[in-house]
Amino acid sequence: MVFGKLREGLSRTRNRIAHALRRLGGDTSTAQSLEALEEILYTADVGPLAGELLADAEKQLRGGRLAGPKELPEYLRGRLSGLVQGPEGDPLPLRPKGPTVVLIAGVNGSGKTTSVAKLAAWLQRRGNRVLVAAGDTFRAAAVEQLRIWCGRVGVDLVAGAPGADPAAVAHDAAEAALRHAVDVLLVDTAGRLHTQSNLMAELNKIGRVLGRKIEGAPHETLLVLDATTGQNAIQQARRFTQAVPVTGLILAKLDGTAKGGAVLGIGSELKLPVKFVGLGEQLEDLEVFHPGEFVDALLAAPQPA
Ligand SMILES: Nc1nc2c(ncn2[C@@H]2O[C@H](COP(=O)(O)OP(=O)(O)OP(=O)(O)O)[C@@H](O)[C@H]2O)c(=O)[nH]1
Ligand SMILES: [Mg+2]
Repeated sequence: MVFGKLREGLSRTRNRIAHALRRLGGDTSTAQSLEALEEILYTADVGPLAGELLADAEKQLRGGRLAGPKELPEYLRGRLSGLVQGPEGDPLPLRPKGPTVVLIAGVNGSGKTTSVAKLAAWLQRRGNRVLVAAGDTFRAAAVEQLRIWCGRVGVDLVAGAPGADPAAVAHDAAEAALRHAVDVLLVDTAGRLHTQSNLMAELNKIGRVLGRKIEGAPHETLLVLDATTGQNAIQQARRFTQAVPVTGLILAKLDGTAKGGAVLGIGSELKLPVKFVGLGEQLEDLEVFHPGEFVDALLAAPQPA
C-alpha cells in the first residue's frame, strides 16, 4: 500500500515524537501541553519555524480561539500541513505538444541519479515515453550507474564519451527527444565539479542549450535534497535557487531519517513545492508529495508491531 510506505519511512520520526504527542492529546495543563508541543516540533526538526508555531499556539490558547490544550493536536495538524506546498495537481504536467524537459539538480550524493531512474519508472507507469540524458560526465562511474538504471526501467539513454561536455550531451539528447517524439526528457547532472561556481555555470549552460532546441526548456528544474541532512539541505537549496530557476523539490532519503519534519521547514522556507519524496533505493520508492498525507503519517498513532 502506497500510504504504508510513507508511514514506514517516517516511523523513526514518528516514534521520536509519539510520546510527546500522547501528552499533547492527554489531560494536561496548558503549560505541559505547550512543552509537549515544543518537544514535538524540535524533535521532528521543523527548524526555525518551531518557535513561531509555538508562540502562535500560546496566543491562540490565551485568546480563547483554542478552547483548551485538547485542541492542540488538531491545531498542530492544520498548521503543519499548511507550511509546505505540494504539487497541487499533476507534479509533472506535460506540454500538449513536444517533449517536456526536466532538469535534475542537486549536490553530490543527494540522490539525483536514483531519482531520475525512479521518475523514469513513474512516468513510464503512467504511460509516458521517456528519454534520459547522462549530463553527469564528471564522475567516471556516473554514466554506467545511469545506464544500469535505464536498462532496468527499459528507457533509452543518451550519453557522451567520458569527460564529454555535458552541454553537448544535452544538445544531442534534445535532438533525440524531438526525433523520437518522446513525452519527457529527464536530464541527470553532476553534483560536484572543481568549484561551486563551475557547477552553477554548467547547469545554466545545459539549460540554455536545451532551450535552444526545445521551446521553453527546461520546463522543470527539480532540486534533489537529501532529507537526512535536515536543516543543511536549506543552505544547499538556497545556493541552487539563487543560480538556477528551480521549480520544485524532490526530497530523497526520507526513509530511515528521524528528521522527517525537516521537509516542512525546507518546503516552507524555500517557498517551493515539494513534488516528490524518495522513500528507498528501489525504483518504486518514489511518491508524489501531499502535505496532508505527510502530516498525517508524521502524527499518526504508532501502529501495533
Ligand atoms: N534510503 C534511500 N537511499 C537513497 C534514496 N535516494 C538515493 N539513495 C541512495 O543515495 C546514494 C546516492 O544516490 P545517487 O542517486 O547516486 O546520488 P547523486 O545525487 O546522483 O550523486 P552524485 O552523482 O555523486 O552527485 C545511493 O546509495 C542511493 O542508493 C532514497 O530515497 N532512500
Ligand atoms: Mg549521480
